[in-house]
Amino acid sequence: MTDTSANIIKFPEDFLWGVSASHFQIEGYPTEVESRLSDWSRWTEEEGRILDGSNADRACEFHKRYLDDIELIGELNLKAYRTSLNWAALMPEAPGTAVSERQFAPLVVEYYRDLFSRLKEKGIKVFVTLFHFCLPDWLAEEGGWTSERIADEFEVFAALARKHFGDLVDYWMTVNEPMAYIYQGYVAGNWPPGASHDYLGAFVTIRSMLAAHARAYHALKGGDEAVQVSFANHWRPFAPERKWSPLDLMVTHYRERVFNHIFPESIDAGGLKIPAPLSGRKEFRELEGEIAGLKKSMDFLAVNYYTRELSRFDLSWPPDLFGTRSNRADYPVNGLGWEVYPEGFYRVLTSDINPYLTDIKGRQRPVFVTENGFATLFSPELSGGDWSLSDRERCDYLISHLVVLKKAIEAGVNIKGYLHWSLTDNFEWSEGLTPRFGLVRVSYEDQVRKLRESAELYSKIAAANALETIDR
Ligand code: IFM
Repeated sequence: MTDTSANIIKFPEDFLWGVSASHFQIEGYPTEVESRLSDWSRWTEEEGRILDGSNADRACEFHKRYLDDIELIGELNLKAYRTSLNWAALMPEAPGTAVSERQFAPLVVEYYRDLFSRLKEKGIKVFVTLFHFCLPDWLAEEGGWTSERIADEFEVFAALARKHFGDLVDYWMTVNEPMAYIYQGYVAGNWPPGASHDYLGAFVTIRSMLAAHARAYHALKGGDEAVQVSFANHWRPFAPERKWSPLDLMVTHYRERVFNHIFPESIDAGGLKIPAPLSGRKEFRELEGEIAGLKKSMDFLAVNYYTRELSRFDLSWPPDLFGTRSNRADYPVNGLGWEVYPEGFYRVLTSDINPYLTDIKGRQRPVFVTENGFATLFSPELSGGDWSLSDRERCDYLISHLVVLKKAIEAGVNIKGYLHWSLTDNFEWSEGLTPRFGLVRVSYEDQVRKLRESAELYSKIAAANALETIDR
């Protein structure tokens, strides 16, 4: 007979349990959709851009169903909610007026104020991201992140966000996963602006996002030290596909340095340094140097983690310093082929983020896991894939990642909360509606929400502030 005994893993008092999302992936905001106000709503109209041919025109209809979804968050015993602001709907017109006269659209302000107030009434902490991959279309038309006025525009956006929502937001994030966005938009070409292997465009964007982050950081704080502002970094430990290959090791090193570290490193240093050998080229070198207001503009660490990535060098001319993602997997994978690798989460929490643990005053920065989750597949029109509410794999993913998170806390990391991606299924960018990241299943046709097994599990963990594991 096998001996089974239960282990109870307790989390620190006041540990924050929550869920994370972004506006475009769930909202289906009417004016945005009807008038194609954002680059992403336009992108989804173009033939072949979205793998399963779906779009986010309705998504989860969060815009009209948020009261019910807030009820769900409460029923699941969660105390933190993260989403992003719909910049395109808030500022639908190309600016014709002076900066001091710029406004947000009143109806959209009303919607977000109601959403945040109702969350707060339930004692739920509000985490808000300014830029989660979507630009107002008028700004995208002007060159988006490579346009000369992007930092000015982002600062205005941040200042208005503070003015209208500052009393309701607990934690601000300027940008979400800048390197994931830059990689998809300038290297892989899967997202707007759809450039491919445009490394100069990628580095111009890195610099302008850093400058915009710095301006938004100060605009959001408005001189108030207590206002908490950061950005969310996607951490993806890289490993060479062939351990013996110097070329695979080289591309792994570049991916690691640029994808994982360039943003936090530049923020703490106060400026951008281009890695060799790109720094040997004048047009890249010109992007180097100090950025006003950037130094240490990060009050807490927002960590997004899903998987590790094997990298390989592929023969091409000119040689591609960053290589490609390998098709091999050494561990079980999720529906998108991402390895389930909790060891990587532990590595990120206890080692990769080490250089960034202290703020400008030498205090320990709080760490929040602002995304972590598992995708299954089921097509939007309800055929093919896993429609079951029994999502054992997501439960196992959740448990294994929480086990290492607790170990990281025991190792001394100042982790204050965990926000699972995501409450409901949602629109997964160029992959469409098929990947299902939700604790709660959404049937897109009738918008019915149903709790998956993982939602029940997560709710118990949050209520007990503890996780029960079984040793066999
Ligand atoms: O859905 C995305 C999210 O928008 C950003 N982080 C990763 C998630 C899963 O791919």
